[in-house]
Amino acid sequence: MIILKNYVDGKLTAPLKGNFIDVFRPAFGDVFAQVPDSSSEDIELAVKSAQKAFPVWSNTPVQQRSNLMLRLADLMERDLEKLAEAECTDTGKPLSITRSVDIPRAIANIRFFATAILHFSSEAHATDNLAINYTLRQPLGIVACISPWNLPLYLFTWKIAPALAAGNCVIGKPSEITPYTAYLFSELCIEAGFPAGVLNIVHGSGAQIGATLVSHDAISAVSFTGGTSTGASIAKEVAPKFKKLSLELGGKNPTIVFDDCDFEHTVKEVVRASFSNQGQICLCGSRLLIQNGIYEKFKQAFIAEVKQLKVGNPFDEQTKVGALVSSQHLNKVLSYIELAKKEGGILLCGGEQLFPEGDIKNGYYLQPTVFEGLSQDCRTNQEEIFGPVVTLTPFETEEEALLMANSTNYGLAASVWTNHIQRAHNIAHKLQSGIVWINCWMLRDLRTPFGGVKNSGVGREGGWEALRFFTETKNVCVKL
Ligand code: TXE
Repeated sequence: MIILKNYVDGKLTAPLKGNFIDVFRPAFGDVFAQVPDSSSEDIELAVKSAQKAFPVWSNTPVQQRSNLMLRLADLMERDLEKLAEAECTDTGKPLSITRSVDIPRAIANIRFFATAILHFSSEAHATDNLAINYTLRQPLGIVACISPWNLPLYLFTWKIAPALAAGNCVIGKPSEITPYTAYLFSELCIEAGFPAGVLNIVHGSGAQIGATLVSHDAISAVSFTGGTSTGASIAKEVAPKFKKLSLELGGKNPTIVFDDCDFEHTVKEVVRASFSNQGQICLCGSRLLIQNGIYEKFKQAFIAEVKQLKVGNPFDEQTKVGALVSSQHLNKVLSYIELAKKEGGILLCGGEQLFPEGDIKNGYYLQPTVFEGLSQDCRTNQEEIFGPVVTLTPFETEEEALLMANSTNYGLAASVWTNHIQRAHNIAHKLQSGIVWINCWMLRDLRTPFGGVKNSGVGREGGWEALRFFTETKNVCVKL
């Protein structure tokens, strides 16, 4: 049994009250670790330590902060395989993915913001010949970064890297469901030589410690990625305290396939967009809208491809779809499959929980599942399932596709598949979505703004947007 610890005041520490939560291996369905179930006393210690560290860290030359982060990234690179295995153990997603996507991207996040901060600048405005105004962007103080279970180290570093680079001290709270790589990361922060208190990682349940953290008066800003209802409760909590807030929430993303798409490429990529990470990515496309002219042909090719996906042990190199993150989540997704049937959906493939042979027989496996015949306004097509379940719907015209695509309360990401350049731009302009991919999916450039509209969130992460979020803007006006 691995006993994880908090990272507070530069040290790995047990939670003050000595309580722990079991951590499961989704691929095997057993407990492999225990994570601190921290209390408000642990948060107090982290806050005190961050308050002590802030005056020094915020005044540390940018080049020095950058060097330290780059050293940390090098250590992560050294431990890539160990981190990839830990992420696979903790989440149940294929090792091939944690090795090629999750951990390399976490390293890239640290490097990206370690170097971005060297180029960060602000504006000056000459006011006729009366005055010169210049903008200062100063660190906020102590900020809270709360991340979810689906891309644990990837999303944790995506938040803390800009916060630290901009000169803030951070209290991070990873998901209690997948805390392992954040713990290994804290060991690397110590090895890299991070000053005590600059980054604190306090583990525990969202309802308890997450809520305590965001409402703490010493916290100036909250950056959160997770479920929409959790985002709403955090917004309610912090709004009267006027903290800065960035929320990256759920999605119910449309994938719009036109008759004139590059057929083979589109089928392959749409399968990836639907089932990567077992469909547990806020960017996955779960509503496939397909133009009438190719609907039947696309459906056949898509299902044939989905049936090829090997579901099973995530440590096996051939596996394309691993285990879902927890038995609770598996049951939630299964309940949506039942709902889809009740709503009149026709099951085209999948739909069943899998019980593989051998030591993974208790893992949380589910067949990739495809439905058709559902209206756009039914719950299956409106609510975020966050699992390997997609629906196919035909459409006739661009206007009809747009109407359907924009019909949910979410607006995070959309993908459009067409060779008609005008149509691609036209529809991109009209989609109610923070991100639109054309003939690709999840092709990421860390400089671009990332986030959603409607119930998918508030604010943007990435590039300068993130550095602006983690700094306070001050205008200084000097009379000439
Ligand atoms: O997320 P939560 P969960 C969606 C997805 C999923 C649902 C719930 O639909 O089924 O959300 O997932 C912490 N104050 N997404 O339960 O609860 C919590 O400890 C402060 C979409 O994992 O939102 C964890 O660290 N913090 C999403 C983090 O918030 C709180 C990715 C996320 O947990 C808190 C994951 C509180 N009151 C799930 N309650 C995406 N958009 O990528 C919980 N937390």
